[in-house]
Amino acid sequence: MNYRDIHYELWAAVGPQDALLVVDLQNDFMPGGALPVPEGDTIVGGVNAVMELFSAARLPVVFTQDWHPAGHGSFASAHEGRKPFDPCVAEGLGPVLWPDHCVQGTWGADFHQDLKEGFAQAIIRKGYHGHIDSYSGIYENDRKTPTGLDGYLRERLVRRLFLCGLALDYCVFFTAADALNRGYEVYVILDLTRAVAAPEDSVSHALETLTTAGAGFIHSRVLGLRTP
Ligand code: VGL
Ligand code: ZN
Repeated sequence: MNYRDIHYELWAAVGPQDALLVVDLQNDFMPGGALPVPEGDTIVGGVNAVMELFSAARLPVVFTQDWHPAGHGSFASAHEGRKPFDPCVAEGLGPVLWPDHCVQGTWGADFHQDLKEGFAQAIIRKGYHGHIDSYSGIYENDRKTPTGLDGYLRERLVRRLFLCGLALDYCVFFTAADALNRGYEVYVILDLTRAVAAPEDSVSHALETLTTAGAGFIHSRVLGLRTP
């Protein structure tokens, strides 16, 4: 499956019980960062605009932030003789090892300077346990340790989630899949995501799995406000 096979929703009007989730818009995922996602920086302006829409409707806007300790198990550098993007199938890691990225307290872990952080009502950090990764903002890669995001959204009475950010084939994908499993209605704002695209089939796998699982896809320009 490819981007051109995606069926897009014609429009969506946001209102009560909707929330916006902005995934990992951090320097290390931008061109020039440690784990650059091609064109990752080009979505920041669009994300700001959508955050403005949700904020105007007084709806929750939540960020996730990849937040690894130095020497994290997902880093190739933590494994003797391994290089970034080498396959790795260890429990809670993989499918590949990464360059060192988003180390707690470093510039690379900071949000992109143009991202309007003030819109974030909550920031959920993930990936802070040394030997387990967390692509999803909801469950870590052991598939059972919760980050707390589900509880936060539930308490704020959210039923429908709109996702944007980086990377489409990792953190956006796993977060969307977990959200569907937890019973949310999920829309990926596809023009406001970009992919790592490694390994080669990661994007098609993500798009296919999300489509089958019932996610919707939408373009940011057709998002509007529900009027009473
Ligand atoms: C991510 C790889 C490693 C992401 C985070 O935000 O998609 N990808 N850590
Ligand atoms: Zn990471």
